Amino acid sequence: MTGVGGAVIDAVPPAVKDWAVAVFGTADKLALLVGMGLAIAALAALAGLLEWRRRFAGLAVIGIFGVVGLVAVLGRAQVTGNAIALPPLAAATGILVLRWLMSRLRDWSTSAAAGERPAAAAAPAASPIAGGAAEPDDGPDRRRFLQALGGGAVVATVGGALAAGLRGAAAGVSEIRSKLALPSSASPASPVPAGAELTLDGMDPLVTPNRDFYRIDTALTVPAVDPDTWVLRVTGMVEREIELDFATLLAKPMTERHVTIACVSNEVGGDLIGNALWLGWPVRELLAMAGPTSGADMVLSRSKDGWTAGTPLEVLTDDRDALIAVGMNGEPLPLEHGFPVRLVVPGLYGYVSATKWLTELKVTRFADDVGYWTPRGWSERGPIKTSSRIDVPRAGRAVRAGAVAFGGVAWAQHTGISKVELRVNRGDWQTVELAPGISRDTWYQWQLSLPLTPGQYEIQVRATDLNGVPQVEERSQVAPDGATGFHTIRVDVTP
Ligand SMILES: Nc1nc2c(c(=O)[nH]1)N[C@H]1C(S)=C(S)[C@@H](COP(=O)(O)O)O[C@H]1N2
Ligand SMILES: [Mo]
Repeated sequence: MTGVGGAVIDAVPPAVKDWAVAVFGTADKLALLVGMGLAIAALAALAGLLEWRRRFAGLAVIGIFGVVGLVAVLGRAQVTGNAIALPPLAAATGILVLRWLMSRLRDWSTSAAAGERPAAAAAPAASPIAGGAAEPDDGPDRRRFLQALGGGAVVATVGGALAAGLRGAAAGVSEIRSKLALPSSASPASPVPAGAELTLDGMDPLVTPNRDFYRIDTALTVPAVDPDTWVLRVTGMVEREIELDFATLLAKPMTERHVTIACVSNEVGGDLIGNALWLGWPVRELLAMAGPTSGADMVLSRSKDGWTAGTPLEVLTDDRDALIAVGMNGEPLPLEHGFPVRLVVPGLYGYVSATKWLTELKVTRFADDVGYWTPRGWSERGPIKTSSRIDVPRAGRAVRAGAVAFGGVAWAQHTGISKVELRVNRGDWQTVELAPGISRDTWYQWQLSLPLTPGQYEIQVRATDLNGVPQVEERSQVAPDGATGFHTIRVDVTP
């Protein structure tokens, strides 16, 4: 058992950590919560069975789970006092409850057994509270065991009610959101150029619908922020601190821009990237009102849930229209995308710029402050790397010989794309048809038809930015500052 326990401790934390990194980040938090609930129920059943067969075995399982939970929290989730305290607390509670249940169960079964045998054999072994041997089927021990079960149910119900309360708050904010009318834009987005969206089957839409937009954050439950009580504070190295409420923000002259945002954790060929039409007030206007003092070079933006991002001051004050955004594709921000207010900064990965549920802009210095991810193995600065992706045909999909259509996207936010090329089986690069981008801050679609005979092919894509710099060929991991390498797919061409 000790050996198994040791192996579990050795093997599980890295696996669970990877799993947590993969899952906490991406979309389906409901699936995650349900999955965790099921996993915990299964674990509780396992712990109960083990403990019944051997004292302390089940308790050890719960203890290990507590340690694993703590490691996962420290490794990935938003680390607040609560988050750190939760796994050990849950484990401790679990251990106490299990010990209590087990002692009741043992007493009960002892006394039940005593009822079937000659009383003399069992009575001395029974504990003082096993005095009910005379009525084996309905003795006080069994009653206590049932009471304990009932207690467990009460605890579970209270937990459920708390969770429901959180959901209730979100429902209230959803209601407010659905009634909210956004102001129109004083500076409308440039129209989408004709031909920017290719008609090739299987391409992602040029503008990503909100429901399909990737979601990344450390929040297990979406923060419910009421716009009526929301304020944005500008603090730190400024001549004047500012407090901005939602009504005042909405009354400012709004700017609307298409911007493609991307996650630093996006693998080559990955889908943690999306393009939306954002409505907001340029951050530089607010910062100009506050008046950054000399020496400041960073803005630490803070979320309602404590998460932070460190963005170069320069990027927020130049002409790129970094936005204090309230709208996404013509609607108020969806709750999971930062309602009521978030930052959108062209050209930077989300972890250093795209703060959702925004509450504070602290003007500071890189030397004095760090964003959430920087001490966790991610770079202090995070400009988006030039990259490209093949979406058609889908990787591994068989296609018919003849003219085979290829298509995808390429991006180099705030620089723009000048050229995209494909190569087959590491042959010469062939220039594709590049659709006009909406702006330098968005992705571009591309397509190319290649005559292919039956066989297996390796297809690679490469983009070059508007400064003539091609994307990096050498493969690198997403950490610490974004993946590099050419997206490569294998295509089976059938007769
Ligand atoms: N409050 C908060 N904002 C956040 C994050 C977070 O964890 N918490 N994650 C950032 C990261 S890493 C990315 S890639 C973008 C993703 O924005 P989206 O979920 O709207 O696509 O949000 C950023 N803003
Ligand atoms: Mo991200």
